[in-house]
Amino acid sequence: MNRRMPAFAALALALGVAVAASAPAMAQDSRMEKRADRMTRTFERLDKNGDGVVDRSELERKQERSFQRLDANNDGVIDRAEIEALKAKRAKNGKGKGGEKMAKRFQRADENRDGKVTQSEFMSMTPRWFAKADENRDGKVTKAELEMWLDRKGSRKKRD
Ligand SMILES: [Ca+2]
Ligand SMILES: [Ca+2]
Ligand SMILES: [Ca+2]
Repeated sequence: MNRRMPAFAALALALGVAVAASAPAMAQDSRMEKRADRMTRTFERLDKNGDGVVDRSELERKQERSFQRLDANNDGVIDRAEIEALKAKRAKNGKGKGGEKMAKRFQRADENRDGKVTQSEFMSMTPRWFAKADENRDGKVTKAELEMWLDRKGSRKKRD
């Protein structure tokens, strides 16, 4: 895993973010840095076989685990109470916004609007980063695709 770190350190530098220090005045850059960092770690965790590519099956394994974790009472659906619990947990961890976004995504995934998200509804919620980063739409995200996507996001933020 360490073998892959230099590339990502270089990526962080390319994004113009400070790797170690994050001054409060640079809130924007610091947010980007954290995001890029988080994405990198997520990517490495997902890439189980370490081939530098996250494919659908690797992503689905993670989604299955997430589903099982979220379905606290194990009845095969994520219901409102479980989504509220997720929101509360995120808010407690200072990720209130993330929780809100997740709740909205659940609402969209809940196609028949019964307030419950089944496993198949959940599995069809392709994470946005995955859909966006997969430039050539082959259902796989390579490390290069991830880096390009983070780079695009970074430069867009800078132009604002
Ligand atoms: Ca892989
Ligand atoms: Ca449940
Ligand atoms: Ca791809």
